[in-house]
Amino acid sequence: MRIGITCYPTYGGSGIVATELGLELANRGHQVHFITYANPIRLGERPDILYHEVEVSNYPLFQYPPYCLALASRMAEVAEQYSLDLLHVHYAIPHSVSAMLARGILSDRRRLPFVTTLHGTDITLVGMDRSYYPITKYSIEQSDGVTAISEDLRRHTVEVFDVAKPIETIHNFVNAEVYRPAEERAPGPPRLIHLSNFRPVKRVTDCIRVLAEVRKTVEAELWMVGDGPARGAAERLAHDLGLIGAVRFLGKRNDVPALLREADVLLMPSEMESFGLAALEGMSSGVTPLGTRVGGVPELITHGVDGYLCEVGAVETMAALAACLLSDPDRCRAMGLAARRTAMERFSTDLIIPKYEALYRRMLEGG
Ligand code: GMT
Repeated sequence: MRIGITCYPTYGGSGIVATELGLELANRGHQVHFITYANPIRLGERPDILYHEVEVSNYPLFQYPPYCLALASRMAEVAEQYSLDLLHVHYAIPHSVSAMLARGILSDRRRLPFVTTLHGTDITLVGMDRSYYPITKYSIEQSDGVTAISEDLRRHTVEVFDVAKPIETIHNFVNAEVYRPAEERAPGPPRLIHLSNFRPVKRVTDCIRVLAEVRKTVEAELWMVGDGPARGAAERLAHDLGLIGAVRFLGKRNDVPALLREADVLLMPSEMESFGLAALEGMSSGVTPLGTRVGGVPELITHGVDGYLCEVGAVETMAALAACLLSDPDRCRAMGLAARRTAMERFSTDLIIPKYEALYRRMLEGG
């Protein structure tokens, strides 16, 4: 199939899922085109995948350059030039609106169905804002196929947007060969890791507080991977708690699989997480996840089996669990292996990618 993919090409989870999906589809022989405003960060050098940049003219009259329209024009242009079979957009706003317009532009010449994948904040936060609610609902209903990355997000979308359109849950996935445990963990102190875009919803300062508690019993260190608006507050708190030497703020990194291989326990204290891709990548790498009981996370982590779930803000509980794991390496390793099993048996690319392929086929047959 010839597939056009659009996403936010940044460090957000939706862009990462879209990029990894493109890579996996290309590995399976599909022709993949990314139509985005910048090269997706995890795409790397892949001559078999085409990247079409969306340029937005910034005429002085525009207070807000209309990216959504430039994207629609580019989608229609690429679809026509490369005879695309379908578009797959990640994150509803504004991508599904642009896809809907592109489908309309070409309607007298060719059929161009599109799939919208909902990732979380497009529904739980942005889509619920009054300024976007009607267009989000409309573009979901107008999509030829709609998927949600967890059952929780699917239910939430049906409830909040009252959409009759069937929404299929297709969980996020991980490539277990790329995200794999180290054969032997390099010598070093017990290590916690956090990985996110440091938005307020991630509660990154909780990670610093957890470390402060853990260090009362175990001399652990914490790697903070990523960057975003809450980094300053986290660095300040680390300084105020005298933890600067024990926390490393590593910033945005392209070597996430290698970093995960050097960690023992992953902290994900988020206020909301429709899935929790970082936890899945950690689990596949054999790192035990400590997450919160929110959104789609319980679909991924089974409490006490392949990780632990805490209430939002329960820093002391999370710290006690982390300290227990870090002071008992055998138990920590066993749980990390259980986490890897879950990742491989329930969320591997071999299981999940065929679900997208089947959906595409159904959409093409429905024409
Ligand atoms: O979490 C973010 O801030 C980024 C956001 C996105 O859309 O880029 O992530 C969402 O999509 C990820 C990939 O499907 C999910 O793993 C995250 O749980 C989800 N984030 C939230 O629901 C807050």
